[in-house]
Amino acid sequence: MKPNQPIQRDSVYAQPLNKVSDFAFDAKVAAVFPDMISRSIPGYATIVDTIGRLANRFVQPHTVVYDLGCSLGAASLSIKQHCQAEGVEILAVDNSPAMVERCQGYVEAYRGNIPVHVSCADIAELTMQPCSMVVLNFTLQFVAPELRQAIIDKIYAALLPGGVLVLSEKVTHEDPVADALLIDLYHEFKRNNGYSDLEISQKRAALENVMRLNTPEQHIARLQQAGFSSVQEWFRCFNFTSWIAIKNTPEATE
Ligand code: GEK
Repeated sequence: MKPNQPIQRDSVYAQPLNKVSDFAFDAKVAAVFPDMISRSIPGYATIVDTIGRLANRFVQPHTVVYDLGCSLGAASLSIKQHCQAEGVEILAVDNSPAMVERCQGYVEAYRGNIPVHVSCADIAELTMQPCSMVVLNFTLQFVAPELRQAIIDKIYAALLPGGVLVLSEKVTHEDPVADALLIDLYHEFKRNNGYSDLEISQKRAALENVMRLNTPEQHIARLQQAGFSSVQEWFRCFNFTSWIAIKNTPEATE
């Protein structure tokens, strides 16, 4: 991977396909990923930048930070750029070998005081160390719904008091009128970013079995069930949202 090569344009779904297979984070997707994600998630650059700024507020010296479902390491690199705490290490995890290989190249290209260790693993099976920040930036939506509570519980247990989880997700809504409006606005956003109607509909079909969305209420209930007492939505654009969930210090809960 040569991070200083021009970013390739995403044309994965540009041609008509006889059969649209399930979406996979394979080599073809990894090669165009920076272009794909920035044209597909409203506010992606703001979210990634803010994750770094949140790290600077919440990461505790001499602790570990997890970037779960790191893809090419955008959140890890933002944390590396912004966080000034001493003795911090970032553990970036993804279960796609193609992503992990490219992520390693990106991480090596950026200097800085915070080491980033990239590994290929399923976050559902990961044993977590005590940590002060965990990032799930558009990852949980790709995990089987029945495994999601256990992952959030595991993150809560691993977080130190005062630690933080940033959870970003595409969401769905019970209210069909609101849901249809937000989806429509989102498709307009994609068209404005140069995706054709064919690309939008083929990608949608590819994601149907792979990305299973929850409502905001389901996400919040899951975070509260795990024990997070402070849950705040800090970003919202159409059907894309991000929460910050804080594990309170014992004094704060007294
Ligand atoms: C970013 N966070 O740029 N275990 C580990 N990784 C997984 C799993 C799993 N069970 N399931 C999916 N992934 C990134 C963007 S992309 C979001 C995250 C998107 C990985 C998957 O391989 C992919 O790299 C990532 O989660 C989701 O800030 O493409 O919409």
